[in-house]
Amino acid sequence: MSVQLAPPSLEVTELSRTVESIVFDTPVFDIHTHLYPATFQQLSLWGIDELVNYHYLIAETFRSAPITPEQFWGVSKIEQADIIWQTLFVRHTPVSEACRGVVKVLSSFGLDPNVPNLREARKFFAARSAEEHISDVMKRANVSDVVMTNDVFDPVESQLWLENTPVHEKYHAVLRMDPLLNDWPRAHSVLSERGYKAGAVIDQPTIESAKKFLDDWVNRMKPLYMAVSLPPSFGYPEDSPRAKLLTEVVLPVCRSYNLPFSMMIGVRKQVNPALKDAGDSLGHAETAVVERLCRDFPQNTFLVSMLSRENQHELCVAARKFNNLMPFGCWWFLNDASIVTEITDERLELLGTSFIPQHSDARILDQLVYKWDHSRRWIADSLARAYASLIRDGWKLTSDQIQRDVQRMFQDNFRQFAGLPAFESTQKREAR
Ligand code: RAT
Ligand code: ZN
Repeated sequence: MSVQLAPPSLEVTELSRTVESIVFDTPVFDIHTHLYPATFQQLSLWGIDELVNYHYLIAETFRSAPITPEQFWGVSKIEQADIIWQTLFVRHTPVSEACRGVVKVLSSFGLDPNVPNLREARKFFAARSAEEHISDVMKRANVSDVVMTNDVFDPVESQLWLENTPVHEKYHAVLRMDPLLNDWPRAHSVLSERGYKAGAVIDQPTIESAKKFLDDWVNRMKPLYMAVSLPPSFGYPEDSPRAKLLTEVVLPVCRSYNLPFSMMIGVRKQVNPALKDAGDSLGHAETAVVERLCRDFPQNTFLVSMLSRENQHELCVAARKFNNLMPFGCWWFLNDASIVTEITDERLELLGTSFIPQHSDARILDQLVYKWDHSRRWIADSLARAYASLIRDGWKLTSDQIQRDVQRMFQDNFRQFAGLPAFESTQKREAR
């Protein structure tokens, strides 16, 4: 039933409550995570020790603990989790976004976060099975589908695909290929080792081999899109192995399977290698590169997330010019209340509802619970602000319109880009 919302003088709290409940009740298609189904065994991470060992928290620990990275990496994962817990949650107040996330997960499962150690939490997670935990977490987070990051260059992961490991029906593959575009010396030797003869010089036979490599992996994984993360120096057009491989291998393969290409731009890898996964940073990238690609390859579609706050406004403007460009998510260092709010306001103002507001980037299953709770709150606030202004200008807003907008942003913008049926029709199918 569609409810006409009250006139402006009364609307503010009612409006906020209505928006929040629709945003929380609408299942989200989580378009970029690092999660794996239980069948992927050691790659499928969940539970308290994984949660506390999140690389975002590891980086924060070194700011406050009297420990060197060498000492930290030298102890077991359980001891590492204890160090992080003592440092960030016992000796200091866990106000950072990543810390608050752990607090939210614990309290969501009825566990007290105000504790001196992880004993109770470990007992709680040890009593759960992976399959049962996956459906519980997806329900709590109201996530309908999870999109993975499947690195075709990772030997452990590719072996699992070669063995036809079954994949949970709600987990979708993404063909991720960072070395192909960022480290050709490594990529061409891996390709050759795997029987796809490729040389250091990117000549026609090498291009054909690289295309065949991607073709075979697309057929094996059935990905929803192909993806790469790129440094701030990413350029196009330019005379480089990356530009050649992008335009003569990757984009043609995307076109032949109608797959979007996701570019996550702005990461400066390993500025502090001693921190391992926690050692990456960011930089301002050139948004005009994205515009030139969208212009020169109109038959390709691009999902784009940029890491620097300074790129966000430019990316919105680029998307106004090219409808084959879909901005998505508030990635990594942007995933904080102050910045998500700013970006979401800006996107609503410049793009209406034609963008994908967020992805979780979850590495540990349980993170879905807090990442989507926090993101939904921020998105609901931005939306309520936008609607309040609209009502002030004379629009008669209904709850059906809010529902339609949220469904578009949480499901259909991605579904349409990825060539999937609209959300409504999948719901009808499931109800039958
Ligand atoms: O956010 C993260 O966890 C990063 O370490 C990266 O994995 C990033 O999201 C990526 O997909 O490259
Ligand atoms: Zn990621």
